[in-house]
Amino acid sequence: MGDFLKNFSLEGKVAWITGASYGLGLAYAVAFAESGAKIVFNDINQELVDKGLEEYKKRGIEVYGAVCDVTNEEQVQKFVADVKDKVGSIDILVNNAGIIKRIPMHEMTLKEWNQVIDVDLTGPFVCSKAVLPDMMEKRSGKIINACSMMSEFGRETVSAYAAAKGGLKMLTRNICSEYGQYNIQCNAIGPGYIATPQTAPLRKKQEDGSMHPFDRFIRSKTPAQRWGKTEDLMGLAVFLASPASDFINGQVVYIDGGISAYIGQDPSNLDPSKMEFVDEEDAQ
Ligand code: NAP
Ligand code: GCO
Repeated sequence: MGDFLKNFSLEGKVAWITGASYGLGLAYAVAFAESGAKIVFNDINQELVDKGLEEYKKRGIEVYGAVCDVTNEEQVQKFVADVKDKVGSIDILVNNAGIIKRIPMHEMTLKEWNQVIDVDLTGPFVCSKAVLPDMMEKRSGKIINACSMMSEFGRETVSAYAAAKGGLKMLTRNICSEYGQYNIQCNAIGPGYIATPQTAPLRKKQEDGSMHPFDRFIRSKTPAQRWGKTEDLMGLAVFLASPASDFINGQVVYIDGGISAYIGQDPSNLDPSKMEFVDEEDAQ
């Protein structure tokens, strides 16, 4: 294969994926490792960090992992300093850590609202602010944010999450605007509905064994008529982390099986016997 593919290599880069013990973060980290990067990750508690270390060990991937709450600036600054000392300064940051609370807005407490905003929007601010000085000095860096369908669309019960993910789209554009001059690119991945623990409640079979109404609904809105798999997002993540995307900045790239382009069809038209169902074990 020609030299062109070297543009997609992450050889020699230090990549920090936040909240990467499982789910999409683990998938991004595996893809980055297989593309040559050194992986560092954090999670919210030691149990999750240990779970992540086990997952990476199973895959033969050497990683640095530590507890760090992305909403705690002191912990984040210490994490970045420890990584610089033990692994090297961070070249690629994926602001992946996130939570969702599915509660009707009129029933949501201010505390619950703030918890979601804190992790999903303030966390990316805190972590990006921590890695920018070294990226500015090196005049090189990649910041990739975890946007969402909810960066563009609303739906019942996810007001705080949608507000955070909409804000994260604009934070992506603002980091691009302010730091593009340092050869730092900030883009976002906008996944559709992907099979991970976070979305498992939306696929849970009904007591009579029938599909969850939301499962049928989202398939009627997805031309692919299936849920995304974490593997579906790995190629885009490597692309946005690599030199191949150096002239892309401030963009949200939607990877959603076509949801954002399709008005949808009557869910009753769908034939479950022709559908691909998720093995929830695989979606961990
Ligand atoms: P997930 O399963 O909920 O994993 C998120 C990870 O972040 C978990 O390990 C979580 O730990 C960790 N985390 C939560 N709060 C944290 C904090 N304060 N500090 C550090 N780590 C923290 O999510 P996912 O489905 O893999 O999605 C990953 C990202 O993509 C999220 O930002 C999500 O909003 C976004 N996204 C997901 C989908 C989807 O369909 N799955 C689609 C679009 C966007 P805990 O286990 O303790 O929560
Ligand atoms: C929900 C889902 C979504 C997905 C994702 C879609 O309750 O609607 O959790 O928000 O997590 O963000 O892109």
